Amino acid sequence: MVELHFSRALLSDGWRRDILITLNGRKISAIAVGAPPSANAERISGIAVPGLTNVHSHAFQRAMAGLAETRGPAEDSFWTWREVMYRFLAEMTPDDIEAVAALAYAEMLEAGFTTVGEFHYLHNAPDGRRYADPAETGARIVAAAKTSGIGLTLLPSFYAHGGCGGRPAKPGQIRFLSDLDGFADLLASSGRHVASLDGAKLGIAPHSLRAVDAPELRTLLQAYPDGPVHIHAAEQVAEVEECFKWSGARPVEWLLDNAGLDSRWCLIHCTHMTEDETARLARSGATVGLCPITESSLGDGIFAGVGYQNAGGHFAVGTDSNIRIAANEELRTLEYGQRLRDQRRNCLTGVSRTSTGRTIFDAALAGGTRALASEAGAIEVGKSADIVVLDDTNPSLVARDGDALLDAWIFASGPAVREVYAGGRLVVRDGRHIKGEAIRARYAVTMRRLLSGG
Ligand code: NGQ
Ligand code: ZN
Repeated sequence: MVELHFSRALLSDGWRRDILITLNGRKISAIAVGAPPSANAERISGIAVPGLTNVHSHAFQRAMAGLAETRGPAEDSFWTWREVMYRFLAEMTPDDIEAVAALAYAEMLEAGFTTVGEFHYLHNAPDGRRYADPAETGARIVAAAKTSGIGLTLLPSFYAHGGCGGRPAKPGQIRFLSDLDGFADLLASSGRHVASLDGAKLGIAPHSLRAVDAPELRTLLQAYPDGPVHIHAAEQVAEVEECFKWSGARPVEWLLDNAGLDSRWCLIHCTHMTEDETARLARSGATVGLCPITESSLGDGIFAGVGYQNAGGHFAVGTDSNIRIAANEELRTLEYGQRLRDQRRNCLTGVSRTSTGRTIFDAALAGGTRALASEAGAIEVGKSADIVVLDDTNPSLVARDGDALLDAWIFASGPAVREVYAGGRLVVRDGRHIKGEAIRARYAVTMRRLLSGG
């Protein structure tokens, strides 16, 4: 049995001092508050907080971070970025995907995320054919999660079309495609790989209303009645217009009317909603997966955070394109978008009148835990031991206490994560992933080959 002693920790009932935590394998089996360190306890100074959930990642996109920041011949947009992304992924082998995902996951752990929802759609070989194992690339995602130690919810994506109402897919999308039978095989094999990783979960991810038609979505929901369902929705105005032309409804409206949204659903982005959609979505019990850094990077727009929060909506955060991986910066960008739009301060503090940092940290943690069906989400007996230790000697955090620590980490600090336990194992020490050197070396080899074009 492993024992950890923290000088300060955020437990589910609030901030406490001198906490002795007993681990039994992956899980927390006992917590004593106000306890001295036992003889064999590992003594950890610093601030223990629950690891955050990263509800939406496309790990492979970490490899193109910063490569789409020069303007092309035409006006740049989300859609020109997507063309760059399609050209980039066309070359990646399963080995490359594993190397890049391992780096992204090690960086997530270093940045305070202990669970990731991998929205995985890069399934096929470069020529569009299936690999011998239809979940070959999903297996590589599982392997990368194993290497890094991060908690995983794998969300294999169903992708069949190139536009709303079943329009044909584009050549750049051949690596994503399957029909319903092919997807059933893919998901069955994905499930076998996920079962080999302790605590990992499986969900489904119909990619978007552009990639899945209405009968397909109905069939998927009937075939997979349990577990997380994630879908991209209403990220770009052009997407809203396309959906309206096809169905007479906007994407979120269409999902509310036709998909039976409830707590198993996580809608990614929802940037463009009417007030009515915002209120109805909040009432549905679904979670919105917000990706504020990627949404800034891609010029998506600003989520109706204040209205959604006032209506009692659940949300989580995700790193999506992985152009930048940092839990505190996602939360900061979320709040700052609201401030910039409304010309006010402390927007997402809601009615709680406590700190903004604490409010959005708690909300994103609860929302992400639900949306990924994760066994972590709190420092609590019976939960997976996913604990992030913030460095209280960091100048931004020094001499602070309680919620002011979260405000400082989220709004005022750069990287301040010192140690991370994921599934009961120490994976980050002194700010660096314990396998970081090997993971970075392998990533560098992959990048040199990908960027030299051969
Ligand atoms: C994706 N990413 O699936 O990687 C999408 C772009 C699409 C973001 N939306 C592709 N951030 O939505 O068609
Ligand atoms: Zn996405």
